[in-house]
Amino acid sequence: MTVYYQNLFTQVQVTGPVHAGVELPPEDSPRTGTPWLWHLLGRLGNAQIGPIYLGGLGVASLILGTLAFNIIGFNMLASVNWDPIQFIRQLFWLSLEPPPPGYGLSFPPMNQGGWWLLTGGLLTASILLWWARMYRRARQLGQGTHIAWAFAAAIWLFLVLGFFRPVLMGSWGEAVPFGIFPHLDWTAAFSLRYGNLFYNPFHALSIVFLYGSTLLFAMHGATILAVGRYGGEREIEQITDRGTASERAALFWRWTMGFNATMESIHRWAWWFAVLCPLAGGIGILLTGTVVDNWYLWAVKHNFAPMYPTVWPGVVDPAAAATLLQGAK
Ligand code: 07D
Ligand code: 07D
Repeated sequence: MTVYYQNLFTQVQVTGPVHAGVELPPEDSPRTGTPWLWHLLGRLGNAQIGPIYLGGLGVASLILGTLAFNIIGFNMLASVNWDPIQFIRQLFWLSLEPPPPGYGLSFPPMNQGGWWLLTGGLLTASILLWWARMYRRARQLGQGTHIAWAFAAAIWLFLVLGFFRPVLMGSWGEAVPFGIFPHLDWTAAFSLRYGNLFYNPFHALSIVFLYGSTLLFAMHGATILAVGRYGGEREIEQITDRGTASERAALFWRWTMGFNATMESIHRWAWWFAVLCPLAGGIGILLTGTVVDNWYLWAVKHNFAPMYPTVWPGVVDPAAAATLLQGAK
């Protein structure tokens, strides 16, 4: 028997006349660009490119985002004495750092974190404007605002890392630097400083939802592909009908694990898993250094982690030692 649609790479590319899409309300900006077809992109998604809706929010967001991106770039270039070769060579290591702790929440001199603070403001404004654009475009199309709220969950973690937590800690110096490897160093240092983030239950929860998201995405993507030859990807007419690809897909899971999602519920699962990852994570970061100073000791106290066994000549946890020293002073 010839089985079509059964491997991971076969696909159909449907092309038709290009179209601008539904009419927009009169107060909206016109869409930009004459639509055209691009075969290669059609292999990844829809072959039609444009028209794009720019609008005031989109333009403002792009301007502020570009400004932030360029300020970061020029600060990095300045840090290698304006040498373009070194800029390229060291790009991944270069950084625009937040101010040193001494400046607290004041506005520091430009070369002492002032550029960082300005960039953070511009980037935040750009991201919030992009959020508003997503919200408004969804409303204007008459659809739900789920995408904007999922994006808001990511923005929550972003703001906790660079704004809410530094404000609670009383110093911009607590925030993340702009740079590829420097932001990884910050992440590792943060974990070490606060006694190993693995013992932060919200970090654990965040990981559950991160891993869970990939598992759900794999299950859902695979299920739909597997019933592609019965039209599984045409979800709309599949939701309620009997004898459809959808019913077959449901049966597969009911037979293999006794329980199945529905065409609707699987997307709710996906949305919640994705959203809860940065939502839980943001709570965990906000608590760190503000409420809990050492997650390992916190976990020991709550019988969640064992204390290190005392072995001769007696090992003292460095974090505990620091606390003891402070007490002795
Ligand atoms: C695939 C969608 C496309 C988006 C991309 C990212 C920029 C940055 C700007 C040099 C999945 C575009 C990147 C615009 C360039 C300058 C100034 C999304 C997809 C391709 N991180 N992080 C990366 C950001 C934090 C961590 C990569 C941003 C926290 C670890 C990229 C933020 C902590 C690792 C990146 C942010 C943390 C990374 C790939 C903001 C804890 C990696 C991202 C605004 C959460 C991985 C070298 C990706 C890597 C990586 C961007 C925050 C940890 C540069 C914009 C502070 C452990 N991070 N990150 O694909 O390879 O996301 O790093 O909060 O291993 Mg990060
Ligand atoms: C960063 C949301 C903000 C992004 C926005 C996007 C632009 C670009 C341009 C498109 C990602 C803005 C976009 C500006 C536009 C273009 C071109 C989302 C972000 C708004 N950890 N860890 C997490 C694991 C360890 C640490 C979360 C695993 C160590 C810190 C995640 C491991 C130490 C923080 C996670 C591991 C450590 C985290 C992130 C394993 C380091 C965080 C979730 C197996 C030594 C963050 C509570 C997310 C968090 C976080 C996974 C280990 C440190 C689940 C799997 C122990 C400091 N870690 N981690 O969605 O929330 O991020 O923690 O070892 O802050 Mg971790």
